[in-house]
Amino acid sequence: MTRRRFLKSWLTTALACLGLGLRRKPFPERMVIARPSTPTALGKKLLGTVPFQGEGDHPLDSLIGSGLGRRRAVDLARLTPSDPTTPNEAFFVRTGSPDRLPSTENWKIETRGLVSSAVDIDLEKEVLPLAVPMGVHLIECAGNDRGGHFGLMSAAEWTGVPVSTVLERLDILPRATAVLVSGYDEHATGDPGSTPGASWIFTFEQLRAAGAFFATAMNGQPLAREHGHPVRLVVPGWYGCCCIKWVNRIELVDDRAPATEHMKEFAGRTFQDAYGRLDLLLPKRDESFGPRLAKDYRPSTVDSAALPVRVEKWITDDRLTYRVVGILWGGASTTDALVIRFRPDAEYAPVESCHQETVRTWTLWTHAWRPETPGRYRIQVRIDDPAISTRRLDVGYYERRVDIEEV
Ligand SMILES: Nc1nc2c(c(=O)[nH]1)N[C@H]1C(S)=C(S)[C@@H](COP(=O)(O)O)O[C@H]1N2
Ligand SMILES: [Mo]
Repeated sequence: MTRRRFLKSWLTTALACLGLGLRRKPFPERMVIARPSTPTALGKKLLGTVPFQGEGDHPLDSLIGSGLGRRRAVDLARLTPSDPTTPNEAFFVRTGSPDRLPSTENWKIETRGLVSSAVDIDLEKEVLPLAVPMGVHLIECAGNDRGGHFGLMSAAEWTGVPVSTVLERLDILPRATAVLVSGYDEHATGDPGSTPGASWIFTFEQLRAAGAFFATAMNGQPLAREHGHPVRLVVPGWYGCCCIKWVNRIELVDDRAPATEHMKEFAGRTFQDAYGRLDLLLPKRDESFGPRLAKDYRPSTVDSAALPVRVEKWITDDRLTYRVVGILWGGASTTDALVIRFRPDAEYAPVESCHQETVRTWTLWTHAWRPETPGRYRIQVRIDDPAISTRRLDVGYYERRVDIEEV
């Protein structure tokens, strides 16, 4: 290892510890009884699950806060392999529906900028009739963190219209290179942690490659208000901050378009500069950063990532066994090369059962574990394949800790 690389990895570890330490809150966490994820065999009994430590007591599965700050984090501990999607009433919420949102009847999407004529698209007449099934896609908030038990992540089966289909109907000037998509965002109550107004600029090629679409329904039902009714953008494989809700404006722009406030807010969490990785672990910065021009933003894609979602405690023929159940999601291609360890000085071992068939939604994996002694353990997972980018896993972002009382 060169001196520079050594320093860099040392710094990353130090900051990782700092980040975890800063977020730790002194709340005791209760033992929850989980549904067994496999049928209970004779002589084998699920005793419960071991709570994760150092994550605070953020309530799960309920809407908290108001206005722009309204949130709902999902309890991922309840996932079973038969849940490729999240029911609508449980889907995570990052921003509540704006209380100034006007009636969504006769909804129009304004088209402006580099078009030969500025037209208003009538959603009901011109978009809804073109809606088709778009498949299952997972959305993860770029700010999905330990404090919310990583519950700002959900998957749904979407219905919608490809963005390219809508763009084809416009008379776009040859100079245009990208599209700014923005949504209605007027809240009476702001959020100290966020700037109101959501808009993101995508090149035509980014939208095409991702298969971006305007969603009008999820899991077979019209979009709920808080998920962007009557129309939202979904950019498969990109962070949730790009999936603009209550879309009411499209603007055709060229290479000179500045990054939007929303893009600047999310620059660190979407790896837009050299500090991206480290910024994830530091308290929120005040100043916006990231490139000045939208064209210099990298695609805000979600790398392959994995997260333990529960640690089950079993008794099998008078012996205690633990079983880690986790999810694997994101990335450009599937992988089964997941490895796990329980102490930072231990060797990684292949995860016992992991088979990823799609990157569009999560895959559940499991790993039996017999800790030798009681104590605090740090569950770390990694993908053992240098060809796969894992920027968040690399900095220990999804690490979880448990206290084992009995072995
Ligand atoms: N108009 C608008 N769209 C928005 C946002 C917003 O604040 N306003 N938040 C974004 C963020 S940060 C995320 S993670 C997703 C969350 O979508 P959901 O609340 O339906 O889960 O919406 C995105 N779309
Ligand atoms: Mo987000």
